[in-house]
Order: sequence, then structure tokens, then C-alpha cells
Amino acid sequence: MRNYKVGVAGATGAVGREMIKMLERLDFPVGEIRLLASSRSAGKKLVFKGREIEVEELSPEWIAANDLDMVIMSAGGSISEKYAPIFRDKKVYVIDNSSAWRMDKDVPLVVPEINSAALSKDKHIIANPNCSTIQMVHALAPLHRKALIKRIIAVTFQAVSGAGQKAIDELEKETARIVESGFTEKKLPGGDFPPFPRQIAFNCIPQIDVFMENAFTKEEMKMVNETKKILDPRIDISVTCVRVPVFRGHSEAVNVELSEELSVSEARKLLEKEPGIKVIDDPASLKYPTALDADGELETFVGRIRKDESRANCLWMWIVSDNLLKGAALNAVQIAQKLIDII
Ligand code: NAP
Ligand code: 12T
Repeated sequence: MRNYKVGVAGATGAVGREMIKMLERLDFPVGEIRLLASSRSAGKKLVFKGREIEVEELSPEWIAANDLDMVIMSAGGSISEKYAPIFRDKKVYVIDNSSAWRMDKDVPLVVPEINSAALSKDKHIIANPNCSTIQMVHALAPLHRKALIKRIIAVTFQAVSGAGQKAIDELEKETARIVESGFTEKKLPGGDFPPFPRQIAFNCIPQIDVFMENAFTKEEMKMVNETKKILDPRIDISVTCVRVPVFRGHSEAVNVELSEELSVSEARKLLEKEPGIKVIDDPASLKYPTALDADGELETFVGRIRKDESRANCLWMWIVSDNLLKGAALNAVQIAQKLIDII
């Protein structure tokens, strides 16, 4: 098997650092790795397979002067908008983590367990779905194959790491202030908590990303539109996304209406057979997955599978995964693994 020249753009970020670790952990055939970020981080050193690699500044000139087989981008949407076409024009495959390209009809939006057939040699930009979408469709796909899904109602409980390193730092800072006050100050003064719209420590915020004209947030609409593109455009779906003071691991309460009866035990069997899914579901012994159980793990975890007694053919389930792994870096490297089979 040949080795590939791989670029990681946004290498110093919350997602980028996991990307480097995931290329190591899945033993992706890397011949040469190049780490890219902004001028702020150029010259810093990161470690890949025990070797120190210097971070370089991403620029049109850098792209013109260097040859890569593929680049995994997680440097933000505006960077992807600008640079993905420049890489594409050089026939470099781009696996993009931002939301910039996901809904483009010429861009495959891929969860490898579901639709790696959407990849093709001539499509050089490939989109990695939103973290909350990935884990939800991963767990719903086996049910949809058996008894077409008609409708999904979901609420997410999303970790701060989804919003980047600054968000992780902010939760630490707020929490430390409250602890240091001896819990006399549970509601922090100041009213400014960037990058969050409210205090996140000891709170829940029903806003992720910006509001759209229909009063849903952009994060909610990403889940709606991406689920239709990946699973089936006929599915009706509505979502509320909530930020919670968890560092790592998104949790989701999902209600799914199927087109025919599917028993809880059948659903459990289908999920147990699905690659990458782990069912942890035993109310009698209080077994269900939590965000802390998923931290650092590769699987999408499912528990609390139960019949919705208020309506025919409906099931409730609880879906948890590490948002930086299956929700970002793992899924991207799995896409890269499928890609090298066809290029
Ligand atoms: P982050 O921790 O803030 O990291 C941002 C990274 O982008 C850093 O490496 C930063 O480099 C780099 N960057 C910023 N401006 C740049 C520029 N002008 N040129 C080159 N590099 C630049 O953010 P993150 O959480 O890792 O998220 C990064 C991206 O991934 C976002 O687009 C986000 O939407 C996406 N994301 C996707 C998923 C997913 O679903 N699949 C999940 C979470 C996030 P410096 O060190 O130089 O600042
Ligand atoms: N705003 O990949 O804030 O579109 O948690 C993922 C996570 C965007 C994305 C977040 C976001 C994305 C977040």
C-alpha cells in the first residue's frame, strides 16, 4: 500500500490536535505530514508519531509551493471557503470539517458506515458532517434500513469543546471563579462570557451558533438539513440544541417514528450489529451511557431504548459520543480511509 502526503489545517485547534492523534491511532498510511495554522502559531511544534513537526502558515503561496495528496481542514468556515477551492484546483482532496460545503450538491457529506458510496474520484471536496448529526444518524441508520424513519424529534446536550479551545478555556475559567468564591458567587457578574452568549458554568444555554429567520439556530438547522442529505430527504425532523457545562461528549435524547412496528429488542439487536455502535442499556442495573463514558472513546453509544407509549411505532433513545472523535476527527480519518480505496 502506498503512503500519502497529508496536510492538517487548523492543526493547533481543539479538532486539529485530535486529528493528528487519530491519524496515529488508526495507523493511517501517512508518508509525510504537514501541519498548518495561522501566522499566530507558525513555528510552534506539535508531535506526530514521536517526531516534532513545525507548524506552518497556511496561505495561497504555501499551497502553490507544496504538494499534498489530501488535506484535512478544521480552521473555521471562512478559511474553508477560501482555501478548499485552491486545494481542489491542484487536485488535492479536501476533507472539510466546517459547515461551509456540507449542503453543496456537488460535495459528498459522508458518515462512512452509512454512505461512503457518495465518495468519488472526481469530487475533491468532501464534507464531514456536524458532530451532533454524525452520532445521531450513525445510531438511526440501522433502524431506517429496517423500517423507514418517518419523523425525528431530538434535543441535544452539547459539550463546550464543540465550540473550540476558547470555549473549553471559558468553562474552566468560570468554574474556577465560582469554586474559588466558595460557591458564594454562583451567578457571575459582568455579563460577558465569550464565546458563549451566557454564563456556561452551572447553566444550560438553548443557543448554539446564530439564530436564523425561522427562530431555529443554525446548529439546529444543520442537524435537520444534514440528516436529510445523509439518511433520506423524506424524513421529517425537528431539533433543539442546548449547550451544557460538559467538556467533552455530546448527548442526545431522540424520539423516532418508524413506518412500522419495531420492538425494543429488535432495535437493540440491529444496533448491536452496527459497526461502531455500542449499546449500553440495562435499566435494571442502572446501565446507560453518559458523556464521561464516551470521552476518548471511538464508539457511538446508545442506551435508554424504550417504546414511546404515547404514539404508535415510536421509540425513544439516548445517543452519546465523543464530539471531537466520531463527531469530528475519527469520522474524518475514516472518510480518508475510504477515499484511498477509490483514488
Ligand atoms: P479552535 O480550537 O478555535 O481551532 C481553530 C484552528 O484554526 C486553530 O488551529 C487555528 O490556528 C486555525 N486557524 C484560525 N484562523 C486561521 C487562519 N486564518 N489560517 C489558518 N488557520 C487558522 O476550533 P475547533 O473547535 O478546532 O474548530 C475548527 C473548525 O472545525 C470549525 O470550522 C468548526 O466549525 C469545525 N468543527 C467541526 C466539527 C465537526 O463537526 N465535524 C466539530 C467541531 C468543530 P491558530 O493556532 O494559528 O490560531
Ligand atoms: N458552532 O461543525 O459550537 O458546524 O459546538 C460544530 C460545533 C459548529 C460545525 C459548536 C458549531 C459546528 C459547533
